[in-house]
Amino acid sequence: KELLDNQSVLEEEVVEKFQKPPMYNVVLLNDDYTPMDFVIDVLCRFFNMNAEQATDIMLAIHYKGKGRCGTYTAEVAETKVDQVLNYAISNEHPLKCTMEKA
Ligand code: TYC
Repeated sequence: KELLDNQSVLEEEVVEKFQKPPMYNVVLLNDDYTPMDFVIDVLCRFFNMNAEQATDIMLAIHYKGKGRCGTYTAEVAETKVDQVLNYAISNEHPLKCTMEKA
């Protein structure tokens, strides 16, 4: 009986692991040159925030050095990082964006 119980606990753990993919935070880094309005634009454009949420996050990054913009599966997080970096480069801003395991 106890052996069976142990086995079903293990099975639940395995099932849970496969149901929850690893998640990644997409993080924006502060710098001295990127305009505040551009960061707000990025947060609205790629992270589906409204102007008020975007302003709060931008200011948190400005004062703390970095901040989380969203949490996604690996593929989606990679796409967000690429989109932000390409958009920043296109507009000649040094804004940096990375992902880290959540
Ligand atoms: N520090 C920038 C400024 O004063 C604003 C800024 C905020 C830049 C967030 C990057 O991720 C950033 N213009």
